[in-house]
Amino acid sequence: MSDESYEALRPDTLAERLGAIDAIRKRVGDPASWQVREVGDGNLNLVFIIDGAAGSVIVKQALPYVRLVGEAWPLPLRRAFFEYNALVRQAARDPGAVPELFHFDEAQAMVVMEFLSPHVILRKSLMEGRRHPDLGAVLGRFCARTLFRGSDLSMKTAQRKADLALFAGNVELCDITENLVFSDPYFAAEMNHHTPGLDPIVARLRADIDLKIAAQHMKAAFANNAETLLHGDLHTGSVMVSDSETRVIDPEFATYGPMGFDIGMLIANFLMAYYAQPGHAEAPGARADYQEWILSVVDEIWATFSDEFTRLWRSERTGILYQASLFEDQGHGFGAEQARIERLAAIWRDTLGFCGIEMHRRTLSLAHIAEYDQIADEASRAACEARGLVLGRALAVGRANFNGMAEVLGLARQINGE
Ligand code: SR1
Ligand code: MG
Repeated sequence: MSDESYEALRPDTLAERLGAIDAIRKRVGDPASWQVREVGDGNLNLVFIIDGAAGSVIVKQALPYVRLVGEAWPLPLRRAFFEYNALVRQAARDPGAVPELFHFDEAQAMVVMEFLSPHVILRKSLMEGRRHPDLGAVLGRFCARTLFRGSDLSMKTAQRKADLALFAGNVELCDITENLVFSDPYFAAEMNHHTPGLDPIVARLRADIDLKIAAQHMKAAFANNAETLLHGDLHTGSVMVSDSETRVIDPEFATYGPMGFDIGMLIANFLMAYYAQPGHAEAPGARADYQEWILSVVDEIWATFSDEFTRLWRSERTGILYQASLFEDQGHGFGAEQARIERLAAIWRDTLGFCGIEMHRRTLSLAHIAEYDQIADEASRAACEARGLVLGRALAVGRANFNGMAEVLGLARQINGE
């Protein structure tokens, strides 16, 4: 892809530059009626809303650098290509889960898609203490369907290997994850920052050999185990919610990796939202019920993932792995069931490992989360963050020893009460 014609969009140039595109005019109306706002608040891209006489759309455009850091950190525009291709696959694998796509321009690194309204970013909603029906079920199903259907459990060899090769090109975004998520939290990396009150626990974690080994095992799994097409950055800032609907956005980090990566990252962000609640509460203990609701969502994510994965395993296993014919002489698919239970157990261990590491990196590495950052009182922020670090360590190092989500949530509650 040549970047030569690329030019970053601006609210005042957008109608002139995009006004002739039929797919946009059809949804928004005549460019003379367009009102344009730049609303991007993520770490990487520009995001515009176009409101027109006939409706609204979102225009997302990659910048040639990391927005969070600036031009000093160049980042290839081709991440928009991977985001678009991942959205196409997610829409096919879990219909209705992602925004509808209207237009893609590779040279301008731009995707035009459905404007979700009255949806808000889930992370913001969790800070406000709002509840959303079926949230865990929708997210658990999304994980099961996209992860199962993007893998050798479902796809034909040639198609899967072609996709594996395609997404292997998302090199720079994988590199960000490999460094920021798996390595930087565990030493004094240049871009790291953390709340000063955490110094003693940070020193302890950085001297913890078992933890460093666990983090490197998880990094090896992320880098080497090309099990399925991942969303690659499935946190609560990549989910939009309304009172009745949940959608997943932003898969620009899409790559082939282990199934537990998406589920673990997602669950980690709920668990950090859980620990952050006292920092946002109107009075001590005021958010205890809400904290329990967050844990119920975590429980529902894993339970739904596991049920849906099981349903797909039994009804849609068409890929090269665990073919039904291999298990026929065991009768009633008994052998295939044993294989399924073992695969799910491996995904569970990975999920806990990735979850623990994500809880560390969002507190110690470059990219933090608003739930913690917006706790103004530094001592209270450090106390919330420290609980997340303690749970994160227990999950990463002890990932093989948890016998179910009830045990994980029990430990989360115990640490919350300490
Ligand atoms: C420099 S990018 C920092 C983080 O933002 C994205 O959302 C990813 O999580 C990445 O690690
Ligand atoms: Mg993002």
